[in-house]
Amino acid sequence: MAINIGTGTTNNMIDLYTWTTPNGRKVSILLEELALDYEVHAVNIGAGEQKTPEFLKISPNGRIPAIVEQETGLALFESGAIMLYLAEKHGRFIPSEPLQKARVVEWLMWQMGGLGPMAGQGHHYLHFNPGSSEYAEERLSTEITRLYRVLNERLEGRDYICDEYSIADMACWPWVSRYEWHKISLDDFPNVKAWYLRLAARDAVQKGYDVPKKLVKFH
Ligand SMILES: N[C@@H](CCC(=O)N[C@@H](CS)C(=O)NCC(=O)O)C(=O)O
Repeated sequence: MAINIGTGTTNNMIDLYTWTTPNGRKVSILLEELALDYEVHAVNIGAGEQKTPEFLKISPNGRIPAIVEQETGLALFESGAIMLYLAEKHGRFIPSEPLQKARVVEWLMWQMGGLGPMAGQGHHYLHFNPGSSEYAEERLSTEITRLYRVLNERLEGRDYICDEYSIADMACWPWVSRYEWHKISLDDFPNVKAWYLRLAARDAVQKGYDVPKKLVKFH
C-alpha cells in the first residue's frame, strides 16, 4: 500500500484510508458533507493491510480510518478525532458555542464509547458467529437494545441528535445502518427509524456510505 505522508504543501487533498465499515463510513460521509477533495485508499482489513509497518506509521493502532491532510502534513487516526478536527477546521457540523458544542461532543463520545464498541462486538457474536457464545450474545443483545432505546428517547421530538444536523448524527448513522446485524427491528424504535431515513435521504450520506466503492485497492 502506498502511503502518502504529508509534508505540508499547497495541495489541499486529503488522503482517506478506509474500508467498508461503519467507522470508515463516518469519515467519508463527513468528507462528502464538507465537499472536500479527498482520495480514497482502500485498506483491506480482511487481508491484514491495517497492520503493515507502512500503515502503522499513520495509524499506530493498526485500524482504519485514518487521514493524511496534505496541506498541513497532519496524519490522524481514530474516527472521532478525525471528525472533530475536520468539523472544527471547516466550522461546520459542530457548534462553536461551548454549551451546544459540549452536547455534540457528548453524543459523539456516546457513539465512540458505547454504540460503536458494543455493536462492533455484536457483529462478531450476533451476525458472524451466532451460537459460539450464548453468554456474549445475551449480554451484547441486551446492551445494544438498550443503546437503541437511549437513542430513540433522545430523538423524541427531534429531527437530529442535537439541535442541528452534526457529526454526532454522522457518527451514529453508519452503525445504525447495520441494524439487521444487531437483530434489531427499527419498527421497535420509531424515532430512530424516522431519523435513519431522514439521513439516508441526504446525497452526502449515500455517497459517503459507498466508500470505498470497490473491494480492491485503488491508490
Ligand atoms: N476507535 C476506532 C476504532 C477503529 C476500528 O475498530 N476499525 C476497524 C474497522 S471498523 C478496524 O480497522 N478493524 C481492523 C482490526 O481490528 O484489525 C475508531 O473509531 O477509529
